[in-house]
Amino acid sequence: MTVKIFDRPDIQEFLNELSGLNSADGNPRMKEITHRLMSDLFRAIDDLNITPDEYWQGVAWLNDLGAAGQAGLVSPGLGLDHFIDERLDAIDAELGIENPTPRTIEGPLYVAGAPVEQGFARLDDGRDTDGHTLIMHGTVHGSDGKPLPGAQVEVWHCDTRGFYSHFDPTGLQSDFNMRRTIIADDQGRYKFQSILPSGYGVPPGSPTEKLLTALGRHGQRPAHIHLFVSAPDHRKLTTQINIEGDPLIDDDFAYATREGLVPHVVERTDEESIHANNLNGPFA
Ligand code: MBD
Ligand code: FE
Repeated sequence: MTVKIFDRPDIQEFLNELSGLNSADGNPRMKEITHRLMSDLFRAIDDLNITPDEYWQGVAWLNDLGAAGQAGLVSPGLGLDHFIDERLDAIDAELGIENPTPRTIEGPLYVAGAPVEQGFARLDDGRDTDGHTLIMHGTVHGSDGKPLPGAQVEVWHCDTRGFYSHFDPTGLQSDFNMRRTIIADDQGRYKFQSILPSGYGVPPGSPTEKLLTALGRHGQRPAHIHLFVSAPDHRKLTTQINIEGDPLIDDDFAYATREGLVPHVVERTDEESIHANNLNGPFA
């Protein structure tokens, strides 16, 4: 048997009441959003005939999610972070703003306060010896196409086990390992040495993984490096690059892969690398 009570006037008045629309106090925007979200939820309970057991299972899952600190992890998994980016892109398109380097999601694993270096930084503490050495360099340009001396490039990525410092369940990484803020030189150039990261997987057995499994999905990301690029009087760019060749590049549980964010990786021998990279000196 299905009953639908959503359209009843007393239920509509109940929604107004619980959303604070009958109160002179509070925040109007919060009331508006709460009214909409609660209305959509009430309607879904009606339409899908959601049982009390299903509802309380959802409440218990939300408690587990919060206890695990995973609201910010399930969010990209459910595509919300990507959807918000698509909206920002659409707003930019409307305003005629072009983004030569596409934005993509921040993810939940940034930590503020990384060590600041001038021009060049080594990101890894040298203890993850399974990693292939990675060198990345480039120039930060403003929207006028001119280099931006002194621009700030914040970079963070995980190790070869897929663990980020500050979120490492093994506790084996130093603080701010594989996290740095690099200040671009007088020609807008930055450069770093690190190791090639592995892909990331959501913690096994966690609330986020349980949901993804119930949806018939996985919780894996391809290998990637996060970047914030900022400068005075400029909008901050939040983006990532993927490591070319990763089999999950088009199967990212967080939907962060975008055309233009998969740079070509050049593989070099140690000998070739010594000639190509003078790490502390000129930008070869
Ligand atoms: C990550 O490393 C990440 O970048 C995102 C978006 C989600 C989970 C883990
Ligand atoms: Fe990440």
